Amino acid sequence: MKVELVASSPGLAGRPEPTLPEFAFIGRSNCGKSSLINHILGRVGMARISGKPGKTRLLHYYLVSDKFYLVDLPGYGYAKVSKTQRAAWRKLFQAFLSDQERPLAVVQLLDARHEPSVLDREVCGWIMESGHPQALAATKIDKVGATRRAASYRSMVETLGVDPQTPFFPTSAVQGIGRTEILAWIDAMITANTEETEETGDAGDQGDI
Ligand SMILES: Nc1nc2c(ncn2[C@@H]2O[C@H](COP(=O)(O)OP(=O)(O)OP(=O)(O)O)[C@@H](O)[C@H]2O)c(=O)[nH]1
Ligand SMILES: [Mg+2]
Repeated sequence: MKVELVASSPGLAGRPEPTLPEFAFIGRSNCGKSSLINHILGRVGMARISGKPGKTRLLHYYLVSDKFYLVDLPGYGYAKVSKTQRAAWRKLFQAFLSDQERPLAVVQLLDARHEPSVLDREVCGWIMESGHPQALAATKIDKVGATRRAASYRSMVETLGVDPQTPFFPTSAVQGIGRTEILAWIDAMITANTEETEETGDAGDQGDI
């Protein structure tokens, strides 16, 4: 898999041209976004990981096989940021999600050990409102006993109030779980989008993947 970090931008202006499908990874600070991206890319240390929350402060665009982007977004809900910074992130997320010019799909990540927070629910609401295709990923499932996992996944879906058919990926960057399934979903989304574009002949309509 060919992978290039093509943009690291503090805001929306520095993003690449909206020509290729984008798969954005969004979630609470420290929930494991960068680790999961590394796992999917098969690259240790490509996305920066930290034991301390708040590591990813930019929008990082990884171009994969010249075909699509994985986008690593700054985590939300980190307590030790100023009110101003928090407001700026909120604005950035909302603008990022409401952009209909880009072929965007969004994966919301949730730490499998915790119930979704108020902020998780709010962000999930923004994603649903945006109309972009949505998926959920439970992270760090290695930290949850095998017998408790199914209940934890069900509770996430119920608490967030998403359609029960929403694609759901149990993942562990530590144990190497979830990569194949997420890549298969990405592939299916790209194929479906290409077929739709060919059918309508409308290359300009890229609002959805
Ligand atoms: N046990 C376990 N730990 C994980 C897993 N994924 C990530 N971690 C740990 O969780 C911490 C945060 O991981 P990151 O990937 O940096 O999380 P992030 O969501 O990108 O964090 P921010 O960039 O701060 O928003 C690190 O200490 C990781 O080693 C996992 O699957 N299992
Ligand atoms: Mg990160």
